[in-house]
Amino acid sequence: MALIDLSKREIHCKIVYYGPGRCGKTTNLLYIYNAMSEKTKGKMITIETKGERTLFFDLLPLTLGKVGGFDIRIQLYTVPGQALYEATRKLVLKGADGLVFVADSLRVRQVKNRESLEELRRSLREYGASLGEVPMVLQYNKRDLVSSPIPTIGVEELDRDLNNGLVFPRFEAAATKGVGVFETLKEISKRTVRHVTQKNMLVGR
Ligand SMILES: Nc1nc2c(ncn2[C@@H]2O[C@H](COP(=O)(O)OP(=O)(O)O)[C@@H](O)[C@H]2O)c(=O)[nH]1
Ligand SMILES: [Mg+2]
Repeated sequence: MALIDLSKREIHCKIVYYGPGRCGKTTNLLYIYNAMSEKTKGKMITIETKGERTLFFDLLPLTLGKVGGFDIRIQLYTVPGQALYEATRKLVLKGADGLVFVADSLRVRQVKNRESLEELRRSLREYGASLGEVPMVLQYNKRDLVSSPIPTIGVEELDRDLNNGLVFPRFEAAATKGVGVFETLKEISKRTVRHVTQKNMLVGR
């Protein structure tokens, strides 16, 4: 749930990067963190563990300028990947104002992508929300591997698997190289801020 501070004229939004383990969520945040100026970004918090970077969540606070006289502050979160941590993922998801579903283009991860999206749908439902109600964009990551010998999934197939009817905007990305990272962030930020300000009737206040 977005926090609106009328006295300071600030809007705080929470955007969660969701997706199967090792699809590149933390890599997205690290790229954003490294590219942003000191003025724009807060401290990135990441708790690492052996084998998996994200133990609980990664958190990156950003200040994204003004909309309708309000300062926009955004907190980017990622969820941990291992099957074991479903409860943690659900906690991190709570109150999300916007979602980025990061899919892994590796063919071996096809079932994991579908399962993760199903889990997201289920968790949102348990919070009384649904996919489509919360602004969401998809990111098809690791597109750099398409030209490698490792089997990957084509964009059309990813669309059929995860985004039938192209309900959500989707971006091809290679997060390690930064390709598509800011396009994804820009689109989800725009949609989230629009959603939050319209919901709270803040535009023009
Ligand atoms: N080739 C390739 N590897 C990637 C890409 N994005 C992430 N990775 C690698 O995938 C692994 C898991 O990434 P990470 O960001 O920790 O995944 P997370 O579990 O979703 O947070 C790391 O070794 C990354 O370097 C990408 O676009 N292309
Ligand atoms: Mg991670």
